[in-house]
Amino acid sequence: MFNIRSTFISSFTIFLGLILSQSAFAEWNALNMTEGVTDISREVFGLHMFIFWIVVAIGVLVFGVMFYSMYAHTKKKNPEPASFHENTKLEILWTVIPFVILISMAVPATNTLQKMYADEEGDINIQVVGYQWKWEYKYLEDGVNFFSNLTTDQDEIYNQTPKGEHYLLEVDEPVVIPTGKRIRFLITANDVIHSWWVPDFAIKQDAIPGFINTAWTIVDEPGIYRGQCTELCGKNHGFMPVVVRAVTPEDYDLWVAEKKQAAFELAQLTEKDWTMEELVAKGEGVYQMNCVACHQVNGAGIPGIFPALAGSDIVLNNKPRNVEILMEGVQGAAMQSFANQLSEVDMAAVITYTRRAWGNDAKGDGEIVVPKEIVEYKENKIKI
Ligand code: HEC
Ligand SMILES: [Cu+2]
Repeated sequence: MFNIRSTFISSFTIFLGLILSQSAFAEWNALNMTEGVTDISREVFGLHMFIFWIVVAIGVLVFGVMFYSMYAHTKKKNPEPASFHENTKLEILWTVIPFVILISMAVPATNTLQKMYADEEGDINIQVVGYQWKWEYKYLEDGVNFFSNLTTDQDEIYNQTPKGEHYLLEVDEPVVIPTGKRIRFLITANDVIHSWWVPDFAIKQDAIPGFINTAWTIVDEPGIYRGQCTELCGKNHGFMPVVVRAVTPEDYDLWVAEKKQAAFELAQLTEKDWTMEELVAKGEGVYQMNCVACHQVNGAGIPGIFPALAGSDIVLNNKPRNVEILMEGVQGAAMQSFANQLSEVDMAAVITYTRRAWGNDAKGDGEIVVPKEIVEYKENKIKI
């Protein structure tokens, strides 16, 4: 039979055992907020601990008085209870003391908040745009621009292989920032509300379509810092991590130069004569990174939500519409425009891949799309 007393005693013993065991102490720390790596994040952590200890003291005091009274003034020991009302001194005291405690917490908290929200021009200004379900970064001064996609293998996600060390916290292109410089993030979104969160920097800022929220940081130590989208934004909300790589200013300049060179080389690649095999091989990777979340690895989609690409009439027989859908997206549907997300080469490759994979090559016209056609599509659109 259920017995409150023995249940209470056994759970209390388990609890005691937990806090007293050595390993629990190490895990205790993992329960706490992280201290982070910036001045602001350390300040936030300090505040958190300061307020935590105030709360502990209040808890001990209040519960102490309560348990003491329950013990010392039982009906048996004290059959005639004391009766006191309207003790003015006591009432003033229990108004003033909480007031003083609140003020002593509010003043330092406001100070820190003011620093966090001090919105100044940064040495480097980066626009951060949330998409379902990835982040785009635009370096306003350096002209570098890219999307950052999850790279965790689908097999890890579906428990086919063991999970890696940075499971769901790894991307193809981290945001790179120089150490020791003030970085200002201008955060917004393209579709729904997301939130850009990097605990190590104590930054957690909503990304709202049509608004720009700002946040800033100065990171002292080179390193890789990881975060996540922290506003429920749809099916793959848990699959759009944030990865920041802080490097020395010299390495940052090198990185910017490399990015510019790579963009130049990519433009050159559109001129090359691509074979179908090359495009299919490249397209498979692009598909894994950008399309599987909705259309699935086997191209079967999710009935009623995301259409199948295997056997799709557009993919089989309607090349112009197939290109258009990828370039323009579908208004009001989750199918977004990939025109700015994929290079001309990747765009041609992924379309070619979907037209050849899953038996589509046998069922449809099997035509391929080469990068030049995407360039032409863009040029014609500009002329109109
Ligand atoms: C966020 C989910 C999502 C992602 C990611 C996505 N799609 Fe789609 N896609 C859709 C939806 C939803 C539709 C149906 C749109 C409509 O017609 O209402 C669609 C339609 C299509 C169609 C037309 C199919 C048909 O038979 O109507 C093609 C082709 C297509 N997507 C290709 C791709 C490719 C290639 C990628 C990757 C580069 C991709 N999609 C990424 C959601 C997505
Ligand atoms: Cu999101």
